[in-house]
Amino acid sequence: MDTSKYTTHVPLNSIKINDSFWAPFMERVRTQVIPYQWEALNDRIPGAEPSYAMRNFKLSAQRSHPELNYGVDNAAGHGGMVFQDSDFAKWIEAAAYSLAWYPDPALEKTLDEAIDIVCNAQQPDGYLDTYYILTGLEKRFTNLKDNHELYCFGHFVEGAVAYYEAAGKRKLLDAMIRYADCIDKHIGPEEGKLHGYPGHEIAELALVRLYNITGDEKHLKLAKYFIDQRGKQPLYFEEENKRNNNDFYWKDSFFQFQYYQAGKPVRDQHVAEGHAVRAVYLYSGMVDIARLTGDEALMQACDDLWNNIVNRQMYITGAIGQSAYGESFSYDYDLPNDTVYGETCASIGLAFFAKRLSAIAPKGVYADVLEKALFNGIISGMSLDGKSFFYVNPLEVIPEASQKDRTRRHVKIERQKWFACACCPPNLARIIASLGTYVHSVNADTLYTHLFLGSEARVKVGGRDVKIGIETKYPWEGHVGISFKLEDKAQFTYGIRIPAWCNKFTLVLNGGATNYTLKDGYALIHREWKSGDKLDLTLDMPVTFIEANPRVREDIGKTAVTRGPVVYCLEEADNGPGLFKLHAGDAKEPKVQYEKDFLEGVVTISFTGKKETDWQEDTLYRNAANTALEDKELRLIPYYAWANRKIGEMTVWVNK
Ligand code: FUB
Ligand code: ZN
Repeated sequence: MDTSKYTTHVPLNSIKINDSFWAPFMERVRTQVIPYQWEALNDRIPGAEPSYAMRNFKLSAQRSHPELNYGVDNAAGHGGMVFQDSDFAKWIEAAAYSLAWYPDPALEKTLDEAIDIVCNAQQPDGYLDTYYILTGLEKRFTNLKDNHELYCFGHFVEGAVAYYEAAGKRKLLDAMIRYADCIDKHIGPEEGKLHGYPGHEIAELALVRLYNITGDEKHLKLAKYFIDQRGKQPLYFEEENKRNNNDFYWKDSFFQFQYYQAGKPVRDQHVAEGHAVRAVYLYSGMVDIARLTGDEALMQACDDLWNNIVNRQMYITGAIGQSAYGESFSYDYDLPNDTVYGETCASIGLAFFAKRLSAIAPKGVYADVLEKALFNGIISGMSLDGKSFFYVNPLEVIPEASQKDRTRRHVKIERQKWFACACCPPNLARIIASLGTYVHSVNADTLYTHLFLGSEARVKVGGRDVKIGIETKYPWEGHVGISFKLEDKAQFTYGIRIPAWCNKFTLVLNGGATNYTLKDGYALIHREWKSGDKLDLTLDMPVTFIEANPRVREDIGKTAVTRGPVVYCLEEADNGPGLFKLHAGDAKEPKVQYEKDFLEGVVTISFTGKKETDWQEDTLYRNAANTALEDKELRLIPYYAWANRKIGEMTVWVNK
């Protein structure tokens, strides 16, 4: 692998986001989502399923320290899912990112108090998982396959790292280092240890983040062990099942251990299979280990898995995980729009995977997919007021079908306030609050811009301090203004992504022409940069009618409307019922309009399409020669903004 290309993403404390599109989302996360989730974690949302997350920590702390009284009845048991701790861990991660963007002493105090409670729950040997603390420590590490200890640990590590980076506070980080020691004592290659790995991946990438801070080889070794050991014969999960008499839910399923991506060694995995969130978290960790160890076979598997996902198993919205059965990938070109799972967390995991691949070799396709997921399948998971959430992100909804057809009951027609399994809302909060880390990356001589977010960043390139500013009204407008501030002139290459959806663009330097080379989706400009340099990238952003590969049977004869990175949809609220009867027709001169007061400010697209004329006959079938179409004005809104008005039908793909 060509390590000279490796880049490092600019960290959160070196960038300030002030983007006209994303800053309001971040502000919503800061002012709505984070406080709301704190209430949820404390079971204070009327009418919502209790979380029990904080109650579990308090109870664990009280039981370990009888002198403590957090007001929880000591007779109470563990509440919620086995992985309830992870909701808190993700929340603390999001809150930490938000603090890095917007200092808030009151929030910081809440975090510190919560961390005190959590640390009081930690066991003397470092163990910290409330499910086993409250149900019996003697059973810990006996069901790595299903009981999520290492998953909660991974999320905790990410939260601790984020808080340390945002506030410089080590208490949770030190607690996680102790917990990592405890896990390392029980799991690993040495004789007498369990030769296991996470049933739900994330600890792999989290340990790499921990290693980046501690520099402790132990953390890297453990992450690498989890990757290397996974799927090796004899299969650990099979042995664990036998040893502990554990259940094997997938025994009669085609998944078998591939549900967990653990049926064969990871270097032999080239097609995305099994539970989608698990998969993309694992692949992200695999990229990290491939980068740090130069492991070519591992990297090849990552490339293949990426290509399989984006070229064969990903929706136009960046949603992944086609099947509700096992919340999983299904098979190539199987992309049903109405029974899709498309879990919000899975698209978020895809963004993690893309970011890590781009750190190895900046190729536009990684940021293209990242951006696709961000503007579509990720933020569709949250209502525009930040108060309700989708777990499943369908591309076609008929409310009656969701209500009456069992195969569609996972496809909700309105976002929910909270979930018994509340993995998606805090995941949304953490990715939105950390968007700044996706914007630029640098290596020894090149500064790359991957995402166009209004911002000011401080970076070091070629040993020089550079301030880079972005001004833009993206994604509604295609102009991106870049400005540079430097103490002294400096030679370096600046690479700006030219999205694959863009067929025509101009790049103007200080008002005049500039030389650039196009490589792997980036326009690269090598020159001596000086303070005051200004680059104007203007991306042509026409309304585009997309078709899917004909192997995708669900989209045959259909088109999806996009503009720039934004995917559009039709909603019943604008177009009446029976969206499946609509056709795009010639769609001449679509009207593109920024509507400031509509759906928090969006560009809408309208044009004259067609509609199947309703029949006079009350029959199901007739001679096709009678087919008739009439003109119909169609209005499309950005997909992410659907289901923010009244309940109704929605579709992304429309008949051509
Ligand atoms: O198992 C933990 C989380 O719950 C998964 O990542 C989600 O898919 C949901 O099943
Ligand atoms: Zn989720």
